[in-house]
Amino acid sequence: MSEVASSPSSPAPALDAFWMPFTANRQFKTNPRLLTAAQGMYYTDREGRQILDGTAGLWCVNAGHGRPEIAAAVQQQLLQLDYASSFQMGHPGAFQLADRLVKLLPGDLNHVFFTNSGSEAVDTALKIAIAYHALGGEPSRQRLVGRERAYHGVNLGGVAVGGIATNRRFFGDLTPGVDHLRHTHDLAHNAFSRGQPLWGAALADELEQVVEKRGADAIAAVIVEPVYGATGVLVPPVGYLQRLRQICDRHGILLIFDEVITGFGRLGTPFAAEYFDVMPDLVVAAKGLTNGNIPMGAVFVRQGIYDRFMAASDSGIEFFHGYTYSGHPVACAAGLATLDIYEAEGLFSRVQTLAAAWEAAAHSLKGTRHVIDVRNLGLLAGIELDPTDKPGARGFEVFLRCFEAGVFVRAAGDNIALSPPLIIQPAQIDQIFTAIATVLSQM
Ligand code: PXG
Ligand code: PLP
Repeated sequence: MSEVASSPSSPAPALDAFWMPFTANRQFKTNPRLLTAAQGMYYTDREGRQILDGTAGLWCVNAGHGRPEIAAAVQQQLLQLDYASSFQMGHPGAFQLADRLVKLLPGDLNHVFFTNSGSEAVDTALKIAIAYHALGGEPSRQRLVGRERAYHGVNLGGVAVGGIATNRRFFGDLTPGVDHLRHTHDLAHNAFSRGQPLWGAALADELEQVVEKRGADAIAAVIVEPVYGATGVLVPPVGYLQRLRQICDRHGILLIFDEVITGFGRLGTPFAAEYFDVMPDLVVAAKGLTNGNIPMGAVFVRQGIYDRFMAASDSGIEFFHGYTYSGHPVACAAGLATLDIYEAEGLFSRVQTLAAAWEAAAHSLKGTRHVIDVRNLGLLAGIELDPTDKPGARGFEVFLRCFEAGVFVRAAGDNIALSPPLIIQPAQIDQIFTAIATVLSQM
C-alpha cells in the first residue's frame, strides 16, 4: 500500500478548492472525515481507524472494497485500449457487457444504452420514453409522472420527476410537465412492517386521477424507485407496483423502474423487477454495475422499444443521444469483472440467505430511544427517528456518532439508511445495529 494511502502522518490536503456535492462544505471543512483506504467491508480513515461500511460506499460497492479482479481488469484495459468512442465505431467490451447484462433482466428487457451515472441514465430513459411515443405517432405524450420523495439523480429531467423539495428549489421553470404521485410512507398504518407493508396498494390509484386530469394522450411515462432509497428506504406496499403496472397498461403509459439502488442483487434477485414480479418497460441502473469502482450507468429497454427506434428511419442514426463516455472501455472492463464476481460468489442469492438475520437485527431496534419506525427488504434497512424541531439534525448526529464508533451509516434526514456490501458477515450485521442502538441510547 502506498504511503499516501495509509499514513496518518502524510500532510493534510488543502480543503478549500473542492466544492463537495450534497455536503455542508463549511461544516465539513472545519472537521473533515477523510478516508484513505478500503478493503472488504472496511474503510480506513486518516487516523488509521477501521470503519465498517454499512452503506456500500453510497449504495454501490456491492462486492465489497478493493477487489483485485476488478483492479486487474481495469489496468489491463487501460493498457490494451484506453479509450474508444462508441459513436460510429465500437470495441468488443461494450458489446460483451451489454450481452451479459441483458441476461440479468427479466422478460424482453434485452437492449441497453450506456451512460456514466444514474443521473444520466434517468435523463436518457425519460428521453427514450418521450421519443418512443413520438415515433409511434403520439408526439403529444410528453408529460411525465414521478412521486413525492423520489430521488432520480440531479440532472434536469431527474430533478423534474424527483420529489425532494430541496433539490427542486430554484428550478421550477425548467422542470414543467410533471405530476407527482403521493409517496407510500404511512406511519399510522405501516410502522415497523417487516418487509413489504400490507396497507397502501390503493395509493397507486392516484395515477388514474392524473390520467383523468391530463389525458392519457399527454402522458409518456411513470418513473418509480421500486424501493425508495435516498429518502430513507421506503418499501412498496404489497400490490402497489402491480397496480401501477395495470394502470399504465390501461392507458398506454410506459413504466420506468429506477433501479440504481435496487439493481445488482440488493433484494436477493438481480433486479427488483424480478423480486416484485412486475415487468417495467425500461429499467435504469448504475452503482453496483461496476461495484462503484468506475462510473457507469445503463438504461434497459424492452424489445418493442428498441424495435420502434430501429424501424423509424431507413438507415440513419436512430436516436440522437449519447455521451462521450457511453460504453467507456475501462468502465466495461470493470463491469465485466464485477459480474464475474457476483456470479462466482453467488452474491445475489447470498442476500436471500442473509435477509432474515438482517430483518431480525434491524427490528431489534424497535423500542430503542428515538426510533419510530424500522423498514427492511433484502439487504436494505431504514430506521426512522423521532424528528426534533431541526429536521435532519438527529439523523446527522447519529451518522457522526456511529462514524466515531467505527460504523459508517447514511443519514437521510431523520432516517438512517443501511445498505451494506453483499459480502457482509452475520457478526458485522450485529455490529452495525448494536452500534446504532448504543449511539441512540446515549442521545
Ligand atoms: N436514481 C436513484 C434511484 C438513485 O438512488 C440516482 C438515480 C442518481 O445516480 P448518480 O450515479 O447520478 O448519483 C440515484 C443515486 C443518498 C444518495 O443520499 C443516493 C444517491 C446518490 C447520492 C446520494 O442516499 N442515489
Ligand atoms: N460540452 C461540450 C463543449 C462538448 O464538446 C461535449 C462533448 O463533446 C459535452 C459538453 C458533453 O460531454 P459528454 O459527452 O462527456 O457528456
